[in-house]
Amino acid sequence: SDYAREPPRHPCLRINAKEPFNAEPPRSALISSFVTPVDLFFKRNHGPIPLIEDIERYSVSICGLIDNPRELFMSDIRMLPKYTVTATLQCAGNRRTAMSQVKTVKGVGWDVSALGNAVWGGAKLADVLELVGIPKLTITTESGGKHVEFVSVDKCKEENGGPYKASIPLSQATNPVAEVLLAYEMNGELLNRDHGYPLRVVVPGIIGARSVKWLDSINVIANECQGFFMQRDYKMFPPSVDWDNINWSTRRPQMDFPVQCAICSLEDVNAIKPGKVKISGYAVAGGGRGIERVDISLDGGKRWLEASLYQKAGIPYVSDDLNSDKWAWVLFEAVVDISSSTTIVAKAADLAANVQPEKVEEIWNLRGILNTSWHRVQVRVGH
Ligand code: MTE
Ligand code: MO
Repeated sequence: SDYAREPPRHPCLRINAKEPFNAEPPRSALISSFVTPVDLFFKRNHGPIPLIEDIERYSVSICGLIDNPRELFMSDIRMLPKYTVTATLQCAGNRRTAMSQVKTVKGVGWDVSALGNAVWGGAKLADVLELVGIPKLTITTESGGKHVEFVSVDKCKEENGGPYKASIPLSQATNPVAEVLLAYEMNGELLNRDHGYPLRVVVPGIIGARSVKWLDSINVIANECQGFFMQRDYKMFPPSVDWDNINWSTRRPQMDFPVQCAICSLEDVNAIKPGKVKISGYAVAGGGRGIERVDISLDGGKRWLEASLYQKAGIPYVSDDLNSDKWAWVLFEAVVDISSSTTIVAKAADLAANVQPEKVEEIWNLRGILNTSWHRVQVRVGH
């Protein structure tokens, strides 16, 4: 079968779909380190994992609305300055299972671990594009190119057996500060097959769907990519839209990620002893905005206390460009006294003071994306 050559995976991953392979780590494992180990990093696929064996012959073609189309081999890409960017990749479907409990949604179910934080190593897309004659900070090429499309080598049924693809604006792609990477390393190791070997795109700050794995070509195009995952998926609809009245063309492809957080030290089923309890989890803001605050409630959201934040263990998190990783999540922690069964709630605010919506009902959408509602965990206290 097409799935006969899948790579080996860590036994502790929770499999949400087998073929294509979609899996996430247990909550508790997710927050045991700031940088997520590769084997515990969630895997989100729409087809079989490609097997690219002849690395000498592997190349990325850069074409479209440019004067000098080119084939770039791995050696050309490795010749460019290497950057490492610590960035959290989060699937738009993270926390979908909880959204479907309100009303059924379409899509793979995910708990709170469809994200991970990695140190990506590779060339800046802005440098790659400069190599083919597109200057930094370009909004439009002379021949009218405004978007940069990434096409994979994988085969997805949503694309009728064609490759996965996505695009981002040319202005973002050519902006060195946006730090869009063509990554060949993850956490200091060669990128593995599950995560896009030999080369993937990493677009910090936006939904994971635009970070195309197993890159085959880059096209400079006039209008955004017309692929399935841009036009008929990963769009945010209001709760009033369902499958009988959907009009895909009324919405733009989702890019930016809204502020998100989740408690990872506890699950709904946990029974705990009365006394001191450590509540910990992650918070992450879209667009590199950084986290301002994580609020915790021990009574379902009536009264709140502030959690402490950190990226490097033991060092309080200060959100500024010099001392923090702006594209990365922030871990939070609060030690509290709990004496009886209750609902613990967490919500985050980003630097722009964006907050998470209270109820999942308010943001329910038929595809079950962007569930960023307050995260609740019910604990039973036994004496
Ligand atoms: N790229 C290709 N070629 N095929 C895919 O199915 N899935 C996307 C994106 N890039 C996908 C892809 C989605 S929806 C997400 S969330 C991320 O990859 C997941 O990346 P990961 O598997 O490395 O965690
Ligand atoms: Mo995703």
